[in-house]
Amino acid sequence: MAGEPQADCLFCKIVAGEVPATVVRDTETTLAFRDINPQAPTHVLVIPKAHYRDAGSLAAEAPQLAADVLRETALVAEQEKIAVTEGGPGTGFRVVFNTGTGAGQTVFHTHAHVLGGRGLNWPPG
Ligand code: DGP
Repeated sequence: MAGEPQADCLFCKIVAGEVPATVVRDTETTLAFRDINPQAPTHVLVIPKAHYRDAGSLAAEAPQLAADVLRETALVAEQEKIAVTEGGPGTGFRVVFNTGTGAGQTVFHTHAHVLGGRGLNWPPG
């Protein structure tokens, strides 16, 4: 059921402390931890502690929690000192929700990638 922990979910296991992670922020409703395979000098994942399979279902079924996740992405960027909004390449940050296998989603527990610390091309690959 949406929102309930899933026994076979890697990120539910991280929330439960059953799988280790390098946590950078921890709130009542969200967790932010470093990606195990970083694609940029800063690469942090922000997740809701409750289980929703992707950003769309989170937004539809728990909009306040979706807002919590979005707010945390900005706070992670500030904490990581990548929240520079006026500057050249290598400043600023990107928030990505891969949604669906075709778009590169591999873990089906909503997560926002927060990426920064290097130039980020557009369009993304
Ligand atoms: P996505 O491909 O958008 O579903 O992103 C999943 C991300 O999760 C991917 O960038 C790698 C990361 N990841 C996978 N397994 C682990 C893990 O055990 N620990 C951490 N910290 N990150 C993981």
